[in-house]
Amino acid sequence: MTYNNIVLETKEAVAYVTINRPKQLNALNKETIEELSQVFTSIEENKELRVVILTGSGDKAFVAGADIKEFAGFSVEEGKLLSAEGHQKLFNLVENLSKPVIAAVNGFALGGGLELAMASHIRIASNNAKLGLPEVSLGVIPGYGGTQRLTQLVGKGKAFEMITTAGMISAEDAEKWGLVNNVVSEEDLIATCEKIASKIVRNSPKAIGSAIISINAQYREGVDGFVTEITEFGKCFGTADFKEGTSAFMEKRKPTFTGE
Ligand code: DAK
Repeated sequence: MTYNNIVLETKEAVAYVTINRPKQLNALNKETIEELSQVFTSIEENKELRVVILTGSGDKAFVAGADIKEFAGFSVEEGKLLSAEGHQKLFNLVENLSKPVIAAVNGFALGGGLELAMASHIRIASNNAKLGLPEVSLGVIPGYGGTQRLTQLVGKGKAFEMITTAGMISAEDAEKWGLVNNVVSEEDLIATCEKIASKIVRNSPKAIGSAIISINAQYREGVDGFVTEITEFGKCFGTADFKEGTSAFMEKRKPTFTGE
């Protein structure tokens, strides 16, 4: 399948998703959100793929936000509808994907761009990255989960500061604040993500899927994460991956997981 705004490449079990609108600093218009939704759905369905590296095209931006030229004309109803649709179609899809998504933040990650990075499971930034939620400077608030996920990652105080000042922070501060896991040079960014990906693909896809459900349960209203963990833990015992993992250990060999 070909996309107008996305490049999808695969190398063994790793899917590389690149948002490809470099002239607009990879800003998310409706079509890009739609295509990202399709691409992540296809990755979820593809058993061969076990981890995703998500990045932006060019050397300037991961994603410089939602496309301002497009949303400038929205009405109250359109704004609400598109926000709800975006949550469900893309941001929640990424957060709940059964395969880890590593955001390689290679420059500006602003507004909807930072929201997309925050919906990802792991964030690695290059040292030229600048991160922020500038929505209030445009008269809106973060509408793709930013008020919630930023607060989860950096705490209430820093979230208030970032959102109300609409300012950008450096990659170094983002690491200090817990917004990104690690900062590396621009040249090392993808290699660092690949190193993490190579560790992930050695492990049981089934168990990783259960771990994602359990970790996310901590942040779901009305859900007891400990109960979710117990359920998911129990399910692991019925998987072929569990049999393979434990057998391989006892037979002193490396496991070959099928994700069954
Ligand atoms: N949208 C559209 N075009 C953008 C863009 C954006 N977010 N960001 C950059 N561009 C375009 C610029 O207009 C420029 O295009 P041309 O003028 O060349 O045609 C090109 O990319 C290069 O940008 P600059 O010339 O500005 O590059 P600089 O290096 O000088 O500056 C910058 C880089 C990142 C500081 C600057 O481009 C900038 O401030 N960009 C805007 C950042 C921003 O405010 N992003 C939006 C955040 S608010 C919604 C849900 C969520 C949201 C909205 C609606 N609904 C459900 C309805 C989320 C909103 C946001 O993300």
